[in-house]
Amino acid sequence: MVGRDRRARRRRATSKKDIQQGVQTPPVALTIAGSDCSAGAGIQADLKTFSALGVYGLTTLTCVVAEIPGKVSCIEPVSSDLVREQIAILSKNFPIGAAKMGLLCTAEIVEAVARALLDLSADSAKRFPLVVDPVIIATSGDRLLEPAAVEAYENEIFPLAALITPNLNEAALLLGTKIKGRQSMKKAATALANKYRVPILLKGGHLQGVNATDLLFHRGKLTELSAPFVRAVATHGTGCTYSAAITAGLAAGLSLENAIRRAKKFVTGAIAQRFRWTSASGKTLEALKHSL
Ligand code: PXL
Repeated sequence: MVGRDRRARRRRATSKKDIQQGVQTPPVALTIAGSDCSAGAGIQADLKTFSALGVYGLTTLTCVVAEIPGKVSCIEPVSSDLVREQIAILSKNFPIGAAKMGLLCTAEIVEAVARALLDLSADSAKRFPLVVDPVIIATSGDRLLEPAAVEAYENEIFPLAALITPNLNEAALLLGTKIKGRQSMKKAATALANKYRVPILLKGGHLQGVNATDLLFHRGKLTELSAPFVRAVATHGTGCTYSAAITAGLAAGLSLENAIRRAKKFVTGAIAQRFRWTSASGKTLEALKHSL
């Protein structure tokens, strides 16, 4: 595993010729996502994560969201032609090592992204692993994705993915079931992997306990990934940060499992060192959540 990681990292990040010429270039990752003006989630979180992990980040903007932690006030999509053109021009001109997808906003954009990625996959030199974070509902409970887009995701995006990273709410919506405890989480991760035939990382952060435990279903095997649960903290943007960190690892040539393990540590550290946001009335996000 480790040997293969190293070889792939060398191949993607820096060629022999680069080293001889004294030119070292970082790996490149692309995020296809929405803008969160409060910068805890979305494309802003992705770029910060890529930079923190030594990866050059490219962006394809899908929509602009006016929001603060805990409240979305307005959301507007970018035209699907412009979304498609961003992906096309970037992929022609940058050596993309991996990409992630966050909020796609409308069914039309989901379809445009799928078409752009399918065009690329016809050229083997332009194929890269794709991490799909199926952003449907914000942690605040606000709906971010048009209902009609869910089917387009299932039919057109999931088949292209190297990994899908639903949280418990998204997994429940995709399966049409409730997920309450550890056992039902295991069942859900297996059911999603069987349904979509793609590795699944089911994030259990919303099931509060001593540990925040996620389940990875990959190559017919379920693996538990645990980190200490950071208590009494309401978060915004952890899902985006997690999938961006996995993507950064893949762009740098790590195996899927190693990229996920490193990303889990990165997110736990990011939560511990979070910016302590307070509302205009001086309330923390935790206090606002309790008053809902
Ligand atoms: O955390 C999900 C998310 C993703 N992308 C954008 C968002 C949010 C949540 O608010 O605004 C752009």
